[in-house]
Amino acid sequence: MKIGILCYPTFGGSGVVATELGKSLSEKGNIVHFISYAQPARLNLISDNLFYHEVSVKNYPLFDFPPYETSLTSKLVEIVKFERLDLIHVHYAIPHASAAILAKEILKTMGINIPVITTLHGTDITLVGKDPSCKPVINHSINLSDRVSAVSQSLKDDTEKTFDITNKIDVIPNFIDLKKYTSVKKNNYRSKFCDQGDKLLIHTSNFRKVKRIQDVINVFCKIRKKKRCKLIMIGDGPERANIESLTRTLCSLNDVIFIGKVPDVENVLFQADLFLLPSEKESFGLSALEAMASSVPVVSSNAGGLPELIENAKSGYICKIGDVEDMSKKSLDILDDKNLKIFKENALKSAKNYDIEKILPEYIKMYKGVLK
Ligand code: GMT
Repeated sequence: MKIGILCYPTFGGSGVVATELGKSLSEKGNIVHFISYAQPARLNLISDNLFYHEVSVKNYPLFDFPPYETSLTSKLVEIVKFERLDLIHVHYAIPHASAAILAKEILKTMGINIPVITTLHGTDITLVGKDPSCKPVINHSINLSDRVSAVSQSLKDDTEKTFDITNKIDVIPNFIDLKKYTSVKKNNYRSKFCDQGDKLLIHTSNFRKVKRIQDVINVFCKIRKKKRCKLIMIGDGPERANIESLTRTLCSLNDVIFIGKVPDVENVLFQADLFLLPSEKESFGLSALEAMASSVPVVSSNAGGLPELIENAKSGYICKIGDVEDMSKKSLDILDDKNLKIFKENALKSAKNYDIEKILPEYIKMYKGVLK
């Protein structure tokens, strides 16, 4: 198959899922064309089957806002026509789904029928998508897509509750390439921060408000009073400066280390004892799955799809959003030496259900369905 993938190129979950999916499809012999405004962060193009097309936006003094969606649509029309794509798969509805639907209409006038598959990832529905400034466009693009998938049952339910959906939505969860996590070359990164006997906690995110990162710091400070431990904060984003200043007022900066964006996060994750994800919204929680694939249990909030991923009291604990008291109690339970080993084993066991080898066939089935 010749597949066009539209996605964000950044470290955000939808971009990571789209890139890993495209890489994996190309390894299975499909030809994959990525279309975005920059080369996706996890994409290296050393393959005969992978291509990247950059969308460049024409600016003009009249425009306060460069017309990205128009440029993206035009690029799609060009690539579908000249690369003879079989289908377009868009990741994150805004603005990818509506651009693809318009490209489909334009191509129809040229006698080309291109199926569009839309994968909903989270905030394109639960936060930005439901805002009146986006809602009718998202609603229309979902209903006119040839197939739609959501990354969790919770996101599917949210979509059906919030919008007027006439299309069927399949649930296809996020995935990881388990081999990558289980074959990590051991390094002594942990010893740079931790003394003998310290436990190591990790949080990774794009530092946005929906992640409730202040809860990570508050939970850590509570645990720190009872147990020797360190916290590594991975990622970057709008809230980072506020969170660093909160950390300075609450605990010692020797105990909390902000290391910024890390492309090969598995090299750090495998060293950890616990992953914290107290999000306000989290349609699936790819970062928690990456931790579990590294044998790291998770204490999370009960937002969105997290209770579908984390088995309470087995691979971690699910607590009410904002309940930092409960989160710290549950963290201490996991970090107790008599419990930690079994939680780690269970985390890896659960992650195995989301290996790419199990999830990729679901996408391929969906592609074959639209090409019939
Ligand atoms: O909000 C983010 O963390 C990034 C966002 C994205 O679309 O780039 O992530 C969403 O998609 C991921 C991949 O499907 C999910 O694992 C995340 O849970 C989801 N984030 C939210 O719902 C907040």
